[in-house]
Amino acid sequence: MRRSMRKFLLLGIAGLLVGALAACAKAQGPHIVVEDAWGRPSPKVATAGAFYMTLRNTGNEDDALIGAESDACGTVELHESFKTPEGAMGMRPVEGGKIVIPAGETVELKMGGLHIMCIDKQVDFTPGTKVQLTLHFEKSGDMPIEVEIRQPK
Ligand SMILES: [Cu+2]
Repeated sequence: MRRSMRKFLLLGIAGLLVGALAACAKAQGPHIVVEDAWGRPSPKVATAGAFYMTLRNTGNEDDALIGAESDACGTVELHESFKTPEGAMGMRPVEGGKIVIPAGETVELKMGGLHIMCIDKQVDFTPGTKVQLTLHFEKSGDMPIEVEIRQPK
């Protein structure tokens, strides 16, 4: 009786281990897909520009955009637009310094909302120009992308 109990217990533990391994194999982490990355045209004398895009996380783990860099910008910051109590529009660095992209969800960076700010712009943003931008993600690491300068749709 005691012997069979122990056997039962061992089988139970083995079962748990197999279950845990299967769960590990299934977890692939986050998977970020960047769509429609673009920036509004502006001359070089305009010192700042903004980049917009759709960030899709097709994985099963949350990730976050924590920064970006580009040779076309002196500094790149993650910003959000907001309305002051007086009704004026302003913008500020995102809270916590990151934009979270939950597993299975899509985050839109768009005019009047979240955006990537190109400060101390180094080049003309003429329509048709392609700007190289490297996105930094908390878990997915660095992702180089191309941003197309075009008129807003
Ligand atoms: Cu901004």
